[in-house]
Parts: sequence; C-alpha cells; structure tokens
Amino acid sequence: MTKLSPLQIERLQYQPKLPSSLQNGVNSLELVEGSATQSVRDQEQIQKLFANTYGKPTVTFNSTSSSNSSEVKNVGVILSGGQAPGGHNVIAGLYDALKNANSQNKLYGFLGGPSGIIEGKYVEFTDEFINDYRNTGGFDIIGSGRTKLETEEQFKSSLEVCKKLNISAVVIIGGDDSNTNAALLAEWFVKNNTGIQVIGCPKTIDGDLKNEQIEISFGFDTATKTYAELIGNIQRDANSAKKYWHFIKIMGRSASHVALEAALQTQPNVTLISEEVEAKKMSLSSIIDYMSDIIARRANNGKNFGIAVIPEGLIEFIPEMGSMISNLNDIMATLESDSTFTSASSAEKFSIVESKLNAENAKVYSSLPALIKEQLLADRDPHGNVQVSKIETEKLLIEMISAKLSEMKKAGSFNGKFSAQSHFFGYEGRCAFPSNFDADYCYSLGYNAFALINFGLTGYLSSVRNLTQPADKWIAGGVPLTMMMNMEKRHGEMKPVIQKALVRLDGPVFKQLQDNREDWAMNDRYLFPGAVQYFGPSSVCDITTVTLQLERSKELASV
Ligand code: FBP
Repeated sequence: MTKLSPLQIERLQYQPKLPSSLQNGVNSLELVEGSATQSVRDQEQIQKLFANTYGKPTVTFNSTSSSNSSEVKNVGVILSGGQAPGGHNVIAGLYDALKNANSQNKLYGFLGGPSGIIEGKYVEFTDEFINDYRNTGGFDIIGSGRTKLETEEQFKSSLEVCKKLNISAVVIIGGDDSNTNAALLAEWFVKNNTGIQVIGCPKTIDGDLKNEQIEISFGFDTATKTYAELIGNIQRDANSAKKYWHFIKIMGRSASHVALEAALQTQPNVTLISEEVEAKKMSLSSIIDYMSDIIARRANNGKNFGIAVIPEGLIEFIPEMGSMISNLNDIMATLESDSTFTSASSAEKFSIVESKLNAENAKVYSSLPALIKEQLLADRDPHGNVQVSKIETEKLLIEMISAKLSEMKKAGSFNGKFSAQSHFFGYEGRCAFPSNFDADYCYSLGYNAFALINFGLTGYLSSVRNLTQPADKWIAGGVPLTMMMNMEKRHGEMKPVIQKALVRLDGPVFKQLQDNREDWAMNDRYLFPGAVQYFGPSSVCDITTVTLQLERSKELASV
C-alpha cells in the first residue's frame, strides 16, 4: 500500500459540510425557479447561437420531507483547465449524491481533460477509488487538459462515447473557457435530441468566474492563502536581512483578484493591479516611475528593501502592451502553423513579427528585451490566449527599474542601494490540500451538480451561495451558462465566451488596498498569515478570503 503522510491520513477522514437543503439527499428536494435570464452582453448573437439553451431561469433547491425515487443514471465527469484545490472533492460530492439517489448509478471519469470524452478514455469510479482522494489537492484522480471542445466532429465523438457508456449527463469542472465548452456541448446535445445533459462547476484559482450567482470559483480560497503564506515568509526574510527588494509575480491570468487578495492578507509595500493600470492608462514607463519613486523614498528612510506584488496578467493591461499583444495574437494565429516561421531563429522571428505588426505596435515590441520578446511568441493556449504565466514581467520590471534608479543616482535623486530578487508563485498554490472552505464548497458544488442533473436541467452551472455564512446556511442551485456569455475575439474571430470578472475599481476590495497603499508603502505593516490550518480554532481554520468577506458584506448591506 502507498505510504501516506500524517496530514493525508487525517484529511481523508474529514467529512465535508453541505448546505442544509442538500443534507437529506438529492431525492428529497424541490426545485424553485427564478426569473428568465439574459446573457450579460450581445444578447441577440448569443440567443441565436444558443437557440435551445438560452434564457432559462436561475434555480434554487429546498429540502422536502418526501422522498422520490430516481431512475438509474450514468454520469461522466471531466476536470478541465488549470488545477485548483478541491477538484477531487467536487468528484467525491458528485459521486456521493449519485449513489445516494440510486445505488445502481455509475460515475465515469474522463481522463486527461476534455480529450478524454472525445477519445473515449475513461475510468469507472468505485468507493475505494474515490475514498483515496477525498479532501486532497490536485487533479491527479483523472488528470486535466485544455482541449477546446467546439467542433462538430468532437461533439459527435463525445456523443458516441456517451452512448457506449449509456451516459445521460456530463459534468465539466472548469473555468470560463471550459464552461464555455460546457455551454457549447449542452446546446449541441439538445439541438441533436441526444437527451444528454451538461452541467458545469465553477473552478479556477483566478477568481474571475464570478457574478451575482457565483460568489467565487473554487480553489481561489486555498491558492490565495498559500501565496499569502509565502509572501508573509518573504516579508519576514526581507525585514530581517533588510537588503533585498522582492518582486513577486502572482498567478491569476488576466484578472488581478489573486494578487489583490494575497496583498490584502499580507500588506506588502507595492501592489500593482492590472485593471487600475488599464483604467489609468499607465504606460510601462509610468509604472517604472511609480515603483522607482517608492524605492527611492524608502531608501531615504534607510530602507533598501521591500516587497512588490505583481499580477500575472499585468503586461496585457498596460495600454501600449495590450494593443501590441492583441495585434500579435492575430498574427500568431497564422504564424504558429507556418513552418518558415516556426523553424526560424529567434532574431529572424523578431523581425518577421515586427514586419507584420502595425508601426506603433512594432515599435513597442522592438523596445522589449529579447527574453520578453521570445516569451511573447510562446504558443497560445488552445483558446487563443497568450500564456501570461510564461512571461517574466517581474524580471522586466526589475531590469527597467534598475536602469531608472541608475539614472536617478546620477541626477542625485536616489541615494540608496537596489538589489532585487524575483519570484513567481503559481503552481505552488494550485494543488495544495483544499482549505476547509474549499473542501466544503467543492463537495457541495459536486453534490449540487447531481441535484441539477436529477431535475433534468442542462446548460447550467452548479451554484452554491451565501458563502460567508456557515455551510448549513449556504444556498444551492443553478445558473444558466448562457447568462454569463458575450462575444469576444479569439484566434482572430468573434466567439461566444463566458465573460471574465475583472477587479472592480469601484468595489470594496480594491478600495481597501487604495485606502492603505501609501501607509503600506512607507511603513512596514506586514502581516504574516502562516500556513493554511485544517484543525484548530474556527477563527483560524474556517475563515474565508478578504475578497469574499468584503464583497458579500457590501452585497448584504445593499439588500
Ligand atoms: P484555469 O483558468 O484553467 O483555471 O487556469 C488558471 C491558471 O492557473 C492561470 O492562473 C495560469 O495563467 C494558467 O492556469 C497556467 O496554465 P498552465 O497550467 O497551462 O501553465
């Protein structure tokens, strides 16, 4: 038998909590329909593309005293996209609900992400199989992948695989792109009278799959707490040695929710927020000026050290960079498959790209260090996004700030020392043991996904709300996927996609940073959150993120 760590042994025993409405099982539920819905934008186009699944109402569940019997159902589940702590618990919750409804029900797991359903690679879950993964981090139970499910052929192969296994519902656990896949598949299954339902589950550490119905995607809680622990540790080190500026890039793709949350938990000296950079139209050089000014002012106070938190997606939000990257994405959509380009040397690639970009964008591209130019040409992900995790923005900033500070030194406006360390925290946080919050939330999302299936719904995202309250007060239900969609450019074409929720500059979370920024820059108000705790006082083990608390308290105050 595989040897387990003491924490693994303890976590396997943890019994996740459920909302009270789900505690009597999925056969004792009534469905309450809300009002009909509309997509967030581009209603006409989205309705046309999703003629069969558009406009459905939101739903919630109430527990009833009567118990209905439920027909035998086979369900398939897919883990899609980047890992997020708690994915295993979504599957465990789904499995438990499915077996609770009818012990003859079967759950199949498609291997390696969406490609598993297309290629018919799967496993059948059993009690023993699931029990080894309860409350553990990672997606290794069945693996994940980023294949985009969108072509007629892919849908047809998926249908054949479902028919072979007698599957009548598929659960896709993913972020905005993966749930866009879920919406497309749901629509195709209805249009072709297959009788197969599709339900999504909101996953992503990025925290950008949220709206009024989805308070947060799972994984955000654990990942931000893990990054906050690491930032806190570095702050202690910086404050002890007093000789380094640490530039810490934090994963989270486009939106800055993860960096903002980690900053609110730790109070570093500088926190950049991409959405603010874009709104204020801050150029790269103005960001350099802003940071250099703080470094120089701290040096005047004898502090040649500090912590700067940088969101992963920053580069795309700097207006001149964003425009260049969008132009580059369109160009790369054809160049990626052009063998003259792919076999060219780096220098040749740079000049090909510069000759194809418009004049303004070519100027911006050519001004960048070779390392960054190279990283900007890395393969796009299957959804056409530039892979921001591969662009070392933190190193770009260090290089440019060093140059700026040297100039300032010559001019007599900087008298200190600048020695910098760069870090990138991303993968460290994606597979941690889920926090108690994520363990409970994920289990509830999975359990609830089966409740949605049991009521015959399709094209819905599993929704569990009221998350700052104890779990028994959480509200379980579903949101139509089309409600979150709009049209955006992908691979050079307009496509229906779930709209990403970016940091709201008029919201309470950003305001908390804004109100404290100057104080945190000059006075060291570092917080040291320490490691995620699973056992001990509830005030330590069961706290949610600052983001969720602030957003929910604003929402509750406005009710
Ligand atoms: P999802 O949107 O699929 O959840 O992925 C999130 C993420 O962790 C991003 O924060 C990051 O930019 C990206 O995945 C990295 O992708 P990869 O794992 O392919 O390197």
